[in-house]
Formats: sequence, structure tokens, C-alpha cells
Amino acid sequence: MTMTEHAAITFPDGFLWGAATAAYQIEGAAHDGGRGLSVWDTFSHTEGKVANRHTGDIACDHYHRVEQDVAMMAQLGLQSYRFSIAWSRVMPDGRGHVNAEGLAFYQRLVDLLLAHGITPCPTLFHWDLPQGLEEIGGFRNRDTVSWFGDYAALMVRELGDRVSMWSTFNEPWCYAYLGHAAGLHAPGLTDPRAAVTVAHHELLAHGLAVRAMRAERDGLQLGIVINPSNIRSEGAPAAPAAQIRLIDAIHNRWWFDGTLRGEYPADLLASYGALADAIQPGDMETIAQPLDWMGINYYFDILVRGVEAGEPTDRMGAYPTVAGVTEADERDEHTDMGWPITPEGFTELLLRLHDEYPNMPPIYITENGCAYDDPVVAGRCADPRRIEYLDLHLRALRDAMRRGVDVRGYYQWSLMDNFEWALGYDKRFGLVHVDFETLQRTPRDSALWYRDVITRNGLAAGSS
Ligand code: IFM
Repeated sequence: MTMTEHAAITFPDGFLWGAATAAYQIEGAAHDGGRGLSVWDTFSHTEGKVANRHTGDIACDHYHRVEQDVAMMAQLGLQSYRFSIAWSRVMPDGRGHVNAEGLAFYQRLVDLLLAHGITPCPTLFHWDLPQGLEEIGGFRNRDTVSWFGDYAALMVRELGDRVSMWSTFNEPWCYAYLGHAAGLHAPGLTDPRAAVTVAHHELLAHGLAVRAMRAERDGLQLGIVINPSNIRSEGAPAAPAAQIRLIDAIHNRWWFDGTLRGEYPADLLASYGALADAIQPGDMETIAQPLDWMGINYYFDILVRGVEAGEPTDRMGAYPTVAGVTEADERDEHTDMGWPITPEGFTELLLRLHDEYPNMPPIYITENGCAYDDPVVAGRCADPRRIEYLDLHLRALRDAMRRGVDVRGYYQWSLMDNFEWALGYDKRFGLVHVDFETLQRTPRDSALWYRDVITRNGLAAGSS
């Protein structure tokens, strides 16, 4: 990235500023407090699945340091905190027995947040399915849909008096396709039909949970978190347009068409054929429950190219039925994840969603951020690349809002460095640096910069 001068910008009054995390990535205490195992415990303890044999056994030890962590959030000026609830901490087997100690942890977290004036925003499912459910088919098993509904209702009964803003699923595309088609995430399957079944059952579970939560309590603000991307051809040979459209259907349209229109993209259903045989009459009505908000996670545009004759396409394993394309070559400028930096795509994506889905509810940006491994030197961690990334993306977001997109808040990913799934602890997304030997937290320069953004409700001139 090159340094550019920018004008000061302000966000609308009441715009909500926060940061996000997820249970398996930060909590640790995998065997404490009556928690049951999840698919990520199994996966991370399976040889060869996670870089450096890292696991979430300890992670950031947030479970034992929750008081200190919430105090840190308050010092950083966060107005809201997005976290996820570990299903297996509150229902160790995913159904039946409820673990009071697990519930008490989330009650304490919520009470601490409220005591500091921070709005809680829990997600019910951020990929850590109870292992007990996986053993009877996980989300491939249609029964898991109603067990998810029971869990959602339980959480509203327990926390609904203090928490109004909830999301059901985080990035259901990742769980379905990275977990069941590409085999890169838990539970590690490479079975396209399983992936499509899970993609459908996740949305069905979302719809059922929304109904169950509303039946428990009025006035909740319910949403789902999707991770859409622009799909672009870059480099030679160009990717065929029909294949780009198919990737777009799998990655983007399935989720928005399903939840907002009550239908799946016809082109994708045609391509899937019998792979999509889990869909039953009446399911789409359940899926298309009215929503109070939509969560959008945006990191980068997906860049693909056509394949040369004989070149393998196995890197597109997360997109069943797509053929003849592969990931484009890495750009020179990228984050530690290898991801390109495409803030202009953020504006374009939000405008597209606004145009194509007239019934889109108000949007919250529920994740945006980047991995850069800048070290702590003499107690300070200077991370100018993260500040520039965030600055550029906030400007792109404000641009989309000025052009009519209704966005009510923004959560940076992530509050602190954490377990980056199959890549372990080396990819650092945090505003706060975590030393995984001592578990010491050190707010980076970006955390102090973000605190100032929140205070001024905008960006200063020339800050990137
Ligand atoms: O760490 C993940 C998070 O769990 C879901 N969204 C993307 C982040 C960065 O990869």
C-alpha cells in the first residue's frame, strides 16, 4: 500500500463501534467448567490438520481472564463487543443436559460488558459444533436443525433480559464448504453432497432459531452474519464468466437469496442437481424469516483465473461443480494471510447488495481486519499496515453509506490475536498483541488509533 492523503470523515450519530472474537479462538479452558468437546477440539488434535499442531486448548485463556479483557475493551473505548457462545460449553452434548457453569460464564461476561457500558452482540454458532452431534451426523443430520433451535431458545431464556442483539450463524459458507468439501476446517470432510446439505441445514437452523427466539421474547434484534466477496478474474488466462457466476452463487447468492428472497439461485440448483437433495417442501419459508439486521464480514475480493491445459484445480475444492478455474496468483502486496488488499471492492460489494436486495435490513459490518505480525518492542507494538488497512476500509465503507447503503455499525476483527483455525496462532489479526507464552496482552498502535476513531466518530485527515 502507498501512503495517501485523505480528508477527515465523520460517521452518522449513533454509529456503533466494536470489535469481534469467537469462542474457540480465544476462550481456551477446553476441559474446564463442564464444557463438552467440539469438532474443533477433535480436528485440532488430529495430526496434520492445524499448522504447528496448535490447538485451542488454552488460546488466549479468555475464560479465566474475562474480567481483565472486558476492562481492556472499556479502555479501548469499545461501544459493543461481538463474541460467540460455545454451544458445547452450555450444552456439552449439543442437546439435553444444560451445563450451569457454562451458562454462568456467559452471564458473567454479559454483566461485565453492561457494567462497562458495552453492548453485547453474541453469535450462536461460530463453527464449534458439539462433537456429540458430529458423531450422529453433525449438520448433515436434519435433526441438528431442531437441536440448534432448542439451544437458541435456551440462550434467549438465559440472557434475553440483558441482550437484545443476536446473530444465529457466522459465515455459514465457511462451515459448510471449508469444513465438508475442501476438508480444510473441522470436521474435515471432502464430500460435496455433505457440504451442500450442511449449507442448507445451516440456513434452515437459522430460520428455525429466529422463530424460536422470537417465541421466547419480543423486541430482540436478530440477524445472521454472511461473508460475501466480489469474485473477479485476474491474470491469464481469464476465468470463464459462467464459472465466476457459479462461484458467486455458492459464495454469495445462496445466502442472501435464501434468507431475503426465500429461494436458492436457479443456476446453482441446476448445477448441483442431486447434490442439493436435502431441500424439502416448506424449508424456504422457514429460512426466509424477517430479519432485524444483516451482518457482513468483508476482508478481500476473491481473485481467480482460468487454468492452463492440464493444470489442476484442486484449490477450488470449496466450490463443488466449478471447473476450469483456480486461485489467481498472489499479488505482491498482501496481508500475512496472502489476501489481496481491495478496499474499493468493499464499497462495490455493499452497493451491489443494496441494489439487488431491496428488502435488505440495516447492515452491521461484523468483521473486517487484517493479519500482520508486528512485534512488541520495549512494550510497544507499532503496526502501521493495520492502521492503513482499517483506514482505507472505513473510508470505503463511508463511501457506500453516502451512496445510500444503510450501515449502522462496524466491528473490527479482532480484539486480540487468537487461534486462526487451521493456520494456528501465527496469523495475528488483533488490535491487541497476545504473547502466547505468557498470555500478556499489549494494545498495538492500531488499538489506540481505533480508540481515537471511536472517540471522534470518524477518521482524521491524512491518517493513512
Ligand atoms: O478468524 C476468522 C473468523 O473466525 C471468521 N472470519 C474471518 C476471520 C479471519 O480469517
